[in-house]
Amino acid sequence: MTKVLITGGAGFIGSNFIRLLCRERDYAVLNLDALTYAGNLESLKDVEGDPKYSFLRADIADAEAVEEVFASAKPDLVVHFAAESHVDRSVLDATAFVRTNVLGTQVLLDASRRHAVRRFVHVSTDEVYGSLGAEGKFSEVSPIRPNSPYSASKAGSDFLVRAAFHTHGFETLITRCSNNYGPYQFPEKLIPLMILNAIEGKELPVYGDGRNVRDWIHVEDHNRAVLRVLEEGRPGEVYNIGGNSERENLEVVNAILEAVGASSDLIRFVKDRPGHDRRYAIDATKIREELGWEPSRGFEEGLAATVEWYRENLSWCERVRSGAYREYYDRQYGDRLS
Ligand code: NAD
Ligand code: TDX
Repeated sequence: MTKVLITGGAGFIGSNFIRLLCRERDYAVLNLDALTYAGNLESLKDVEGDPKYSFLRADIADAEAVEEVFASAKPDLVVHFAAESHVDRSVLDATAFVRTNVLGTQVLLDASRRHAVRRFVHVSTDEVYGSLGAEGKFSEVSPIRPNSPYSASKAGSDFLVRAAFHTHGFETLITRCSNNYGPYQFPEKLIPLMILNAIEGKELPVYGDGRNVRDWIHVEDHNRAVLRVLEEGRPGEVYNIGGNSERENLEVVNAILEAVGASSDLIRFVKDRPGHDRRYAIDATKIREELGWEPSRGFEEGLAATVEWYRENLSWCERVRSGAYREYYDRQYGDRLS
């Protein structure tokens, strides 16, 4: 049986990817995760009993620990999701971003080459391209111009993955996706944060004028694209992935308030995120034409389902919002909200 090692499988996108693999493929699935504040095995309760699935706790920046995992597990394929992923945290302190995203990626590349991994998919982000004005979209040949410590660290990892292909002939592929939403997203990101605050009658902190634009994609559409790239992508290539659903943040927040049935009086315009990128939009022509992938979920329908999921899983939210998260929330919003 082909063995696939998923890094960051206890996080938002990785846990949904593992669920997809267990449901639709016959791979042995190994989840390598350090279980940081963002990683939670409760997100994988439904696959825990699956004999194809196993979990191994390790920090990707710890070369010895990673070596041990690769030596014993001998994976055939690697899909690399593990990262520090929240822009606001990278503004407060970039150290963990450089360690995990840059160093951790190189450690994985080295171990993968040493242990003859056949294929390595690196899950990156549209944020490496920087910010757009009112017009245009990012294509795979757009210049790399990251603006936040988070996106700079992801761009660094993209370059290391590219170098492993060109220097060592190691079979790597890179995906760059737009903003994901859906079940099991940690409630520090815009959509789950706003859903929970609206449900709890708390203020909704909108940065700046609320007119920044993101291109939203349901996590399952993203993961189907990653799977397509893993199984059919061309080595050395980059594939953009997008949802064709550009929305201003305020539109998203208002749609959430409506779905929850809460008042727009809860909206608070707060101090802007430093260096806040204005607009992201993805041109996904390449993956559509080469690999036949397209997103299948419309944003309004996907958002309504996501609101429902959070309503029904408030106990999951309670448990992942640990003491450490509450400290971050106070640090991030303490002087911005009343
Ligand atoms: P997440 O923060 O929800 O999950 C990250 C996971 O990585 C967690 O389980 C965490 O425990 C694990 N991790 C962190 N540091 C680690 C380390 N040193 N060693 C091992 N595991 C570690 O992130 P996400 O939103 O699921 O994003 C997954 C990937 O997709 C990231 O690489 C991110 O850059 C990329 N991405 C995310 C989005 C988005 O909208 N969320 C969009 C495009 C790309
Ligand atoms: O409280 C908030 N108020 C607010 O107005 C938060 C948390 C966010 N925002 C705004 C900032 C952005 O314009 O909402 C937008 C989305 O913010 P995030 O959810 O933090 O996402 P973003 O910064 O766009 O980055 C996300 O998409 C690309 C992911 O976090 C990254 O991991 C991914 O690479």
